[in-house]
Amino acid sequence: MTPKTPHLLLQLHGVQQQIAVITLNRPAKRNALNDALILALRDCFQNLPSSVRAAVVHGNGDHFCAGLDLSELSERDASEGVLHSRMWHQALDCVEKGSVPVVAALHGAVVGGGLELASACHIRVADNSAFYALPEGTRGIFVGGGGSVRVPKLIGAARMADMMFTGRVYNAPDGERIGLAQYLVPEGSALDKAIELATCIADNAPMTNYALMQALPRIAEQPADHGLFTEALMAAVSQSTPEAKARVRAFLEGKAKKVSTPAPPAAPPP
Ligand code: 1HE
Repeated sequence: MTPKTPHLLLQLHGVQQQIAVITLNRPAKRNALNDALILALRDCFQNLPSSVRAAVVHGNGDHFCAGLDLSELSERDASEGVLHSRMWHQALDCVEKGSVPVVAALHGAVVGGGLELASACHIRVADNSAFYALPEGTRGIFVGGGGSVRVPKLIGAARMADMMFTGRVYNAPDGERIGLAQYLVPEGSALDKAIELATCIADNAPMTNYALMQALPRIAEQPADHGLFTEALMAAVSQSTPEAKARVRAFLEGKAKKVSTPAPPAAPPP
C-alpha cells in the first residue's frame, strides 16, 4: 500500500518485511501535520501489509514534527473544530490500537500535535537533539489530538498543565527523565535504535504483543479487582498457545537466551 501523499512514506525492512518504517516527509514545513497527512497516517496504519509485525515512525529533516499545520486552522467554526479533532483522534487511535506495536524515533522538535502523535506510539526513542513542548497554550488553543488523555499518562497532568500554562520546553535528557521517552540515544541514532527495538518486538510471540497492546492499556483503566481478573484471562490465553509452550520448553532445555545484565554505558571521551 503506497500512501496517497508524498508527505508520508512507507518502507518495509527485515528479511520477512516485518518492520514498517513510516516517514513524515514534509521537512520544509518541519513535518507539520495537515489534514492530508493525518488521513494518510490513518490509512497507512489501517492497511499495513500482513507481513508487518512492528512499525517505526520518524520524521525527515531536522525535526520529528512541528504539530498541527497552523495554516489550516484559521477558518474553522466550532462544529468543524470538533470534527477536525475527532479526525485526529481516529487517526491516532489507528496508531495506538492498530495491528502492531509502534516505536517513535524522535529528534528535534516534538511539539504540539507531534507530541500527541509520539504519545500514541508504544515506545519512544529520543536522540539528544529532541525537545518537547505544547505551544497550544501560548497559541490560544488547546490540544486536540488526544494529548489531554495520553500525555498525562506519561508525565502526569501537573507537568502537562505546566507545559501549556508556561510554554515550558523540555530538552532530551529531561524528557527522558520525566517519562516522555523511554530511551535516550546519541544525536542521529534514534532511527537505528528504533528499528533495532522494532526488530526485537517483531520477534515476540504474536499473542504477547497482542496482550501488551490490547490488554495492558485496558487493565490500567480497570479497577484493580477487574484488572487482576482480566490479567488472569490474558495469562491463560497467552500461555496456552503452542508458541509459548515451545519458547518455555526451549529455555528449560537450555536452548533459549538467559536474562543478563545490560552492557555498561560507554565511558565518556577523555
Ligand atoms: C509550520 C509549522 C506549523 C513550522 N504549521 N507551518 N506547532 C507550533 O506552534 C510549532 C511551530 N513551529 C515552530 O515553533 C518552529 O517551526 C520549529 C521549532 C518546529 C522549527 O523551527 P525552524 O527554525 O527549524 O523552522 P521555521 O523557520 O520556524 O519553519 C520552517 C517553515 O515551516 C516555515 O514556513 P516557510 O514557508 O516560512 O518556510 C514555517 O512557517 C513552517 N512551519 N511549523 C505550519 N506547525 C490536533 S491539535 C494540535 C495542536 C498543535 O499542534 S498546536 C502547535 C503547533
